[in-house]
This record gives sequence, structure tokens and C-alpha cells, in this order.
Amino acid sequence: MPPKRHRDQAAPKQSSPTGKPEVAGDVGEDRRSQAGRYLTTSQGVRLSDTDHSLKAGPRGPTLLEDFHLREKITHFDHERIPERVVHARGAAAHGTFRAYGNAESVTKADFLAKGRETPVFTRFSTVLGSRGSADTVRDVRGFAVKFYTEEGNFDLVGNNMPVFFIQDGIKFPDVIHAGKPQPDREIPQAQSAHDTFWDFVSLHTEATHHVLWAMSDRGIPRSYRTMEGFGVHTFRLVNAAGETSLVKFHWKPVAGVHSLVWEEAQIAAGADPDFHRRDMADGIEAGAPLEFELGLQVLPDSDDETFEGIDLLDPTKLVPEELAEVVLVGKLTLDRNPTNYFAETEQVAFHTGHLVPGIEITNDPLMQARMFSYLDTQLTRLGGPNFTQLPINRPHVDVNDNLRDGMHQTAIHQGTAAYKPNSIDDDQPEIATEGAYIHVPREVSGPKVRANPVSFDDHYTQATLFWRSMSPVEQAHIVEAFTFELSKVYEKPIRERVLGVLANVDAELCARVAAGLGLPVPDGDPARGVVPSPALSQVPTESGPIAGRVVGVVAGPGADLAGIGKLRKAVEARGAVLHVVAQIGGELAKGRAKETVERTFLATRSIEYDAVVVADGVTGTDPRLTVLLQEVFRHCKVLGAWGDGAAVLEAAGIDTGAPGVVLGDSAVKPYFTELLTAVGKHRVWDRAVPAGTA
Ligand code: HDE
Repeated sequence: MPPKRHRDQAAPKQSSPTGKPEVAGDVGEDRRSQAGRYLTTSQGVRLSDTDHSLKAGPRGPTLLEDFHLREKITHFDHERIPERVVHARGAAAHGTFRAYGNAESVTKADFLAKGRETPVFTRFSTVLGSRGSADTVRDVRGFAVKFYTEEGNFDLVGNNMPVFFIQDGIKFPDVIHAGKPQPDREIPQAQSAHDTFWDFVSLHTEATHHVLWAMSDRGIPRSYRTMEGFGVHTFRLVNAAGETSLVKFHWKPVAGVHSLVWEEAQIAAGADPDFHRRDMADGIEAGAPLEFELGLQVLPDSDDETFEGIDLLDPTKLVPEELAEVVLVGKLTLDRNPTNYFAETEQVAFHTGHLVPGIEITNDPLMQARMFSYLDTQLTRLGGPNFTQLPINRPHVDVNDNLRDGMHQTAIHQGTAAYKPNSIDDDQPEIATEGAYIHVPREVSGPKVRANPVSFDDHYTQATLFWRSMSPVEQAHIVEAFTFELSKVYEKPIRERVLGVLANVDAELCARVAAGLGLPVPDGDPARGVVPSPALSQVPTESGPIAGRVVGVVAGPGADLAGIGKLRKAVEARGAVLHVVAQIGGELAKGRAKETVERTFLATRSIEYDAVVVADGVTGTDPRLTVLLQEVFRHCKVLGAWGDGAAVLEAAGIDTGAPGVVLGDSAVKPYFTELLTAVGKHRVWDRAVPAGTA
């Protein structure tokens, strides 16, 4: 029998290839895999030995007739499928979307009606790296949600940044060829810090706004649970009365929007390349689901498809939240890990054309090209046109599509007339009179041209808007990111050209990057009178939730284990996790209190923790602990100690009077409250010296 599924895991609902439940109400194991007690061949023949090939005598040779050897090796040889051409590295989770009901006035989409609960599968990804690359590289993150609605599947295939590098999908191969590793040596992996990327974006200035986002802290999120998500394009929503609105989709993380600092991202790429996927899986397993609220910016469907001078068909532009409020219309909760990475996360196939009644696309030329690409790419990646029958891709409603045959057909279709109209099968299936997807009729006219609207020509104003909306510490990070990336560019003319672009964004930004590169500052003509959008800054003004965060407590023989027990309770009560860190593994005991060491100095690194606290009673120094504490300090994370734990901080060279170093006399509730409230502010930016150079 199959091993038991873990409590934190879920799998796609068990249904037939055409969507019908196989056993009413049964969402359990797939009986086509791992049934029965004995190891068998794929034909169900029991095996007595799977360790020795069939040979002519113990010294061989191996016999060609060994059907078990051949089947085992052949299947293994074909275990991999082509990785996604972009967004190859990702991790996913199951969950539920609950609608608040306040979107009913703008869309008839059933899953947004009051009280609806819809199963979802969400995959987060990086864009440039291959499937085995690191999670924390500087890159855009994919945020793709498949809603298994009562009206069929709806996929919202978005990113963690609201704008894109290009305005027209025909340039997608260009931007990706430039961003992917250079084709001669396939270096560098999973990052934009190389000549071809900067060559392209400096020649192709419509990318400027997105490049600013990618060089900001948004390019190195702390975790999937602390990322915003965006539909990027403008969509057209249709309500029951047939009225339309233009809409931008947003995902707002309940945990707040937070990032790593650059050094953490670099350390994690080596010390734990699985940093983000581990964080998500561990958090879900620990009972801290990822939560996001779906938000809509609803804008009038005007003839010019423009709002406050912003062309809504231009995917390099956003609509500031101060100009159009983001109205929250439902909540996404991701609370189950997949049971099998390949079957679910690797085989899930998102498609911008998976739309439900009430949601339409617009003429955004980037979106229009995506409508072709997503179906097309699955044919190669998933080996034919029947990928929609894979369990993770199947709708949870009846499917009766008249599509037939093809590679890997798993449905046994009945009847003979797979066409419409027919008289042989009673003209089944019927054309729907209710609940069908009907495109809102719209006039289309114009000369056949390869051209963009003139309004697409402004490549700089919103880049300036983004830069001017950042806090000083975020601006410092952007300057450092540009300086780091351009320092990796070999060709001086490319570096100079990028400075020429930045000169048109902001003179100070340009001057600071030029200073870091040791290059002259070119003249530019940045937009004047740009009004900042405070909503674009991610520095929190107050303490937020810490669910899913990790606190490390340094212990050892003689440590106040009773105090650690109380700290654990306080941390877990907030949905966070406590790890005991010590020089040597095993059990610690003091009086009746016991603690298990979960991390040793040898096996841990500062990036694992959002805060580190030293317990009373810890003695001695260890160079690895010194590095850990100094990194936590340098990365502007909270440090703490109670009792004589403060001496350990001092021995590591930590300024215990610095902001965000929270000391207490003993392990009492008010101390823990002070400590964990500080963790809820994410970082202690006052400690960045000089501002933002952490
Ligand atoms: Fe994608 N994109 N994309 N993209 N994209 C893919 O589809 C493509 C774009 C996004 O977790 C591919 O199944 C074109 C914007 C995400 O499985 C492919 C263009 C946005 C994912 C593809 C774009 C995205 C993809 C690769 C320009 C943000 C991962 C494998 C016209 C709004 C989905 C696959 C997952 C994946 C093409 C632009 C987001 C090749 C041609 C803009 C999150 O079809």
C-alpha cells in the first residue's frame, strides 16, 4: 500500500480525465499508483528481486531478455520532461480562495460571488534560472494561481512586480535571450548581472521602469509569503448586466511586503539554494499558511483605455494606488503542500487563456501574445495536447469538449460523433444557453500596421515615479544593486549607456551609481513634477504579523531552558517557529526543563533566522557564533539576550546599545512582547550604516 500522505500535504482531486469525480466524494489516493502490497512490474507481475540483473552466471554478461532490467532502466531514462523555457524553478502549494462578495458589481465571475470557496493551486517561481538554480537570486518572481472554479478553471498568471520589460509580446524572445545565461559558456546562471542583459535593456529603454523594480528590494523577496502579486496587464471585467470595467489585479500579502538584504540573498544561494521553497513548505507544515488578499483597481472602461493620462494597455505602466484604491475582494490561503513535486508542481500548466465568464483580456499587445504562447509551450513540455487531463490540470467540473485522441489520451470517449452538429449521438453535447463564455462584442478597426500607440513612447516618467517613491534605505539598495550588476559588465560602453538611461530617470540616482563605477555622470532630462506614490515603498511604518518567521535562540549547557520554553510558547502563539541553536547537537537538560538542539553552529547560518536571541546562562565563545551574530547585526535583524546572554553578544563585538538589540533581565512575557514586536517591523533600518549599506 502507498505510504501515508503527511498532514500538511494535499493532492489534486481525484477525477476522471473528463472532470467527473471517479468515486463520489473521494479525494484520496490515486489507485493507479502504488496499489497493493508487493513490488511489481508495470504490468502488475510481482517481483522477487530488483537488485540483481539477470546474468549468464554471477559474472555475466547480462541477458538481453531481462525485461525487468530493461523496463526499470528505460523508464528511468525518460523520467525528465523539458523544463519551462522561463520560470523553470518554482514551488507550489494547494489552498482555497474565499470571496468577500464585493466584486459582484463589476464581474459575474461566479468564484467572486459572496461566500464562494474555490480550491486553488499556486506556483511561485523565478524567471531566468534553470530548474536546479537558487531561489534567492535577484530576479522577478512568478505568482501563478489556478482557480478550480464551478465554471471551469481560471488562471491568473502574474508576477511580483506590476510592470514588465516590454510593451509588445513579439520582443519576449529578445528580452529572455538577453537575460538568460550567455549562450557561449552558459554563464551566469539565474541572474541579470551580465553583459547581454544590460546591453539589451540599455538599448531598449521601455524596460527602464521594470529594471528599477528588479534592482529594488522587490528582486530579492524574504519569502513567497511576503511578496505582492500583480496581474500586470489591464483586464476587462463584465458584470451580470453586461457592463464592463478595466481592472488591475493585485495580491496583498497578509504578512506584509518584505525582502532580504543583498548579502543574505547571496549567502542563501550557496548555503541554502532552496531557501524560499523550504520556507513555504516548512511554514505550511508548521501550521502557518500563506495568506494573500485579492485586490482590484477598478477603472472606467473609456474609449481611449486611459486613466489619469496612463495608457492602460501599456504594461510598462502602473496605476498608483493613491489614484485608484485597491479594493480587497477575497482571500487566498495556501495551507497544503503538494504530495508529489513532479506530478503537481512540475506538470501544472498555466495559461492566460484559461478564463471564466466575467473576465476578459484587453488589447495590451503583451497579453495578446501570451494568449498564444501558454498553450503552445505545453505541447512540448508536457508531450502533447492532452496535458489538460493530468490530475493537477483537470477542471473540477464536467468537461465535454469533443477534443479526441492525441498522445497520452487517458479518457475512453464513448459514441461516434465527435462533431457538431450531429444526428448520430442526438447532437450531444449541447451548446450552452446559460453560463457560457460570451465575449463582449466590441468594435475593432484600424489599418494593419506594425506600430505602437504614441503614448507608449514615454519610457522614463514612471521609472522616476518609482525611484522618488522609495525611502532612503530602499534608494540606497537600488544604487547598490545597479553598482553591483554593472560592475559585472565587461563592456564599458554598456555601463556608460546604462548611466545615460539613469540620467533620464533621476540625476541623483545616476550620480550615485556613476560614483560607484568610477565613471563620469552624463546629462539627462528627467521628468519634472512627478508626485511620489508612498504605496510603492515597502518599509513598514508599524509592527506587523510574524507568522511563518523563524527565531533562533542560542543555548548550551547551563542555559535557561525554562526561559527558552516560555519563549517558544510566545513565538508559536504568533505562528512563528523557534529553533534552538548550540555548539553541539543532542538534548539539553536543566532541572526538569529539556530542549533539543535543532541547529548546530557548524550546520547553520544567519540567513535561517529573522531574529536571534541569546539565552541566559550561555557561556564561552565560538568563532562560528561570532560570525552568525555579526551577520544578523549587519543584516539589520533583531538581536536579543536575557540575563547574562548579553555578555555573549558583547564578546561577539555587538554594540548592545544599538537600535534593535533588545535586552531583558529575565525570560518574562513583557520582554518577549518587546522582542517579537521588534521582529514584526522586519528590519532595524536605523542600524544601516551608512543608511542602507547593509
Ligand atoms: Fe510568461 N510564460 N510570458 N509572463 N509566465 C511562461 O509558460 C510568455 C509574461 C509568467 O508557474 C511559459 O508554462 C510570453 C508576463 C509566469 O508554470 C511561456 C510572454 C508575466 C509563468 C511564457 C510572457 C508572465 C510564466 C513558460 C510575453 C506576468 C510561470 C512555461 C508575451 C504577468 C507559470 C509555461 C508557472 C510562464 C510565455 C510574459 C508570468 C513560455 C510569450 C508579462 C508566472 O508560455
